[in-house]
Amino acid sequence: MRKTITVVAGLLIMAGWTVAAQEKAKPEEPKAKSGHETMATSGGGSSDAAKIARAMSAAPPSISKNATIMEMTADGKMKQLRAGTNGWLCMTEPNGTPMCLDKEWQNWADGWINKKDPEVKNLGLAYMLKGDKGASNTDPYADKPAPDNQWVVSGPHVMVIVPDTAQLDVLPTDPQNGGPWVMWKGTKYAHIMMPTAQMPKQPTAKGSAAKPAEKK
Ligand SMILES: [Cu+2]
Repeated sequence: MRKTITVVAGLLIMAGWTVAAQEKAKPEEPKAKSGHETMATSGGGSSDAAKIARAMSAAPPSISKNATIMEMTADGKMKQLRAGTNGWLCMTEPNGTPMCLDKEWQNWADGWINKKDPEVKNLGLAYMLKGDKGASNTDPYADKPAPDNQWVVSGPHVMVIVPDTAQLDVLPTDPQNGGPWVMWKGTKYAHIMMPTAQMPKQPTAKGSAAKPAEKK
């Protein structure tokens, strides 16, 4: 339910970007012009353009303009909206959260989504310049705050993975420490979260953790 509401809100916000997105997203033009069936079924022929613009917003334009664009549908499947040329993938989660991933991160995401070992062979970099709507700092598969899962809403950030997650052990895990921290430490999906702006104020709803329960 919460997801549905965020998606709808996200669509309303994105509607405002549609015109600019249509003009910029040149590869989408032929589709947009002939896409009357899209118009009829998904509330506007511009919907792909809006999704593309949303996905692209996660990284600097110098990266996202030539990235492959995908959306993750509600059933967790990946749907390509536009082919790219620079090896980067910009995508949106079902709740609209955008991210841009390099090749290593794409391997990582494949592992995470399919709950198998991520095949990370080199250092990997990713952008989430729109932040996220919230995630557990300890449980890779939590979808809502719980008293013990260190729920954290992140502002704009970049993310780093390395082949050997033990290398991340030297870094803190506290999202509020003012600098980089490790999310999902101790799991095979551990990665560095590196804020590029002030962390947002954390929601104070029951179960959300403004401060991690962990001892200093
Ligand atoms: Cu992130």
